[in-house]
Amino acid sequence: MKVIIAILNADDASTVIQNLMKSGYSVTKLSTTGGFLRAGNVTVLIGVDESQVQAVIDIIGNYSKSRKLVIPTTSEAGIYFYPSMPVEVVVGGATIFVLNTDRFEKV
Ligand code: 2BA
Repeated sequence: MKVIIAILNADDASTVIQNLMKSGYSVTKLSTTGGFLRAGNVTVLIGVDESQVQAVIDIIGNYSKSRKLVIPTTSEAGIYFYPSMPVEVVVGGATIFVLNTDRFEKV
């Protein structure tokens, strides 16, 4: 048994979840926030047999797009913050972790 943790862009999340569920996978959705952009994203937990891991990753990959965002930055000098050059970051598709699970039970 494996647990897949996938961090999705909020704009892709419902399509990814719909397609996972259509393929028969159980999904738990968590509302999360990225530490760098401090913007909302969506984390999903999916428990599957080892043989299903790649199929789940393929579905997530097929429906997650990468996006370029331009974000403002500030520089700090003492107690003052000065606006400086905007920077471009590429966000996503999805960030995926696959974890081993010792035990899975529903009681
Ligand atoms: P955020 O932390 O808000 O990061 C959004 C995007 O900003 C990242 O996209 C990356 O392109 C950029 N970024 C993040 N940290 C940076 C840094 N220190 N310097 C420069 N640019 C930086 P993604 O890599 O696609 O990540 C999307 C979201 O996935 C992240 O949102 C975070 O919530 C999560 N994530 C990514 N890698 C992770 C990791 N190793 N562990 C835990 N969560 C992760």
